[in-house]
Amino acid sequence: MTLNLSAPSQSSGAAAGRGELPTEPWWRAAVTYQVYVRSFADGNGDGVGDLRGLRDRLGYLAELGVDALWLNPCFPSPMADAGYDISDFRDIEPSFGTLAEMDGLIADAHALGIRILLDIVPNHCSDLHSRFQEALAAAPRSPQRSWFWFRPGRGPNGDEPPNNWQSYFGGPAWTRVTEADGTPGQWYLHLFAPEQPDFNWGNPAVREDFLTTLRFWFDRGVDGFRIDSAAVLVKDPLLPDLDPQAPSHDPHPYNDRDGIHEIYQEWRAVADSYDVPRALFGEVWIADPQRFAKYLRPQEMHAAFNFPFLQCAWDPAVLRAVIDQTVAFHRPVGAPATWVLSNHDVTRHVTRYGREDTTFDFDDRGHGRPLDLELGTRRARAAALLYLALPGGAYMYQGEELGLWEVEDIPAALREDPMWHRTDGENPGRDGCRVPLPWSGDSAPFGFTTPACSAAEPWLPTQPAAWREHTVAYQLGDPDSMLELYRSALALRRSVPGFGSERESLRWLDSAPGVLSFRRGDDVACVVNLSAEAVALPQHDAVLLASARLTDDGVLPSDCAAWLRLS
Ligand code: TEU
Repeated sequence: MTLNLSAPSQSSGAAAGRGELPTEPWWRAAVTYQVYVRSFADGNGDGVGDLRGLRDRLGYLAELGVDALWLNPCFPSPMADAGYDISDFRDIEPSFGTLAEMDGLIADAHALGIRILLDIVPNHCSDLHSRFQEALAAAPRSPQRSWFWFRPGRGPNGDEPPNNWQSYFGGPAWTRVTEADGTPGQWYLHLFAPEQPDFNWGNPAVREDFLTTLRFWFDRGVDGFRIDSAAVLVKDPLLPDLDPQAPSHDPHPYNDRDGIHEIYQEWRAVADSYDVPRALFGEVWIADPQRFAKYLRPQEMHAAFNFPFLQCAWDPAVLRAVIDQTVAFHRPVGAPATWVLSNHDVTRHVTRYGREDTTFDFDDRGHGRPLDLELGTRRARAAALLYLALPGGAYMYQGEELGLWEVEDIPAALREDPMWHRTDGENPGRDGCRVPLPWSGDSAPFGFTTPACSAAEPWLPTQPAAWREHTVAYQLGDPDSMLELYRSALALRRSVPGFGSERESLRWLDSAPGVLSFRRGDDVACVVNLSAEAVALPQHDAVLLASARLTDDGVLPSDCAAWLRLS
């Protein structure tokens, strides 16, 4: 086994040459590419994406120009929730590879100046995790059960859940166990699927165990973690009912409780204890921006995903308000803003932007509503130039650089998402944004599986035939392709400090109604036309990049964006 302990340095080293300012830590303005491992590339011919497939394609990612990779969970898992049900936090899922392969991946990525972020899931584990199995075998009120939330049921026979909390995936957040003597017994809490029991973070042993896990991966050279469901770890130990009539709960019995912050302060201390400090990126779904910013105070996480930006409509006033609010709420805590359009949980934005309602909502994914893919693609191209021009970090979900859309016609028998199963199909769930990537060739599986002679079908064999014109091979070298747009944008971000440095401020420029126009630094600007009319570009020296061919010099068509060098 080869261990690579030499991570890229904080702000230069192997990653220099990617346009970093020597004094600006990498995580302040990194472009992080999200690898949904099972759908990225299958390197061993079994139909499931894996670390070998990813390792083989690192060259593609380096040439794309990304700074870091965030890998969705790749730890041993029964896959009840696509790897978010972890049975061992300190090993690699066998269908994805081995620890040695992870070490090799880290070494290869570092050699290319790319950082590796793993995805840690502190709220819960798999029901097959040894700690949960021990808890099941132990008696009520035993130390083993105190790793989780076991409680007696309500009602005369204890056959009603301990409280009225609902699972995020539908149905009650409690499941009853059968005790060792065969009698119906206690209930355990799971905010997600029953296969994902929630840890009891009030138990110091749980805290200590996660610190050990963090060190385990940091010691292997991992550069940081994306923290899953980061705001829901701490529960009110009285486990009170949620009042369905109350508009909000203050304090809420499990979301964003004050006690959560000391957990991340401990994690930050571990991350900072390394010569090359490691970084923490939170999945924090909190509507209140002031409470959100608390997670980003100097002794807590380094950054968190900007979901209000992801969810908001393709509307100039709404976008501008979200951008302003984002910048305003990050400034006092000194954290970099972040920008994101898609991930493995949400409807791909080519699809969202091609519908009348361009927002995203977990409860109404707009599935099946009229869709104009050509319009969605045009807007997605403009949105790429918008979010990559904003100050701070950017997260790119695999396939968005290929212009992939949501696959909505997946047969029920092939759907895997617990969100679909637990709502009896009422919620289409997230499989449609998780379809294996198309790499090359004229027909499915489009080079997803290597060797190509392998007979194995991809785990989700639903790539649309039209992806023939969306493969990497098809788009490379075509200046009008989505892939080349992303490659050009990322190259400019590296070579033009105005776009690539988080330090360069954003200043709005006067513009026509429906147009977002802002300056970054002294000499560059981004203009996005969300109006129905073509508009004149502001005075400029050169168009550095445009999301569509500009036919008439100095005129920007509707739903297009341009990056300009100013005089
Ligand atoms: O998702 C959490 C999520 O999507 C939020 O809506 C969450 O329901 C709530 O706001 C609490 O934070 C993450 C992963 O991204 C997703 O794929 C997993 O299924 C889920 O956690 C469970 O691990």
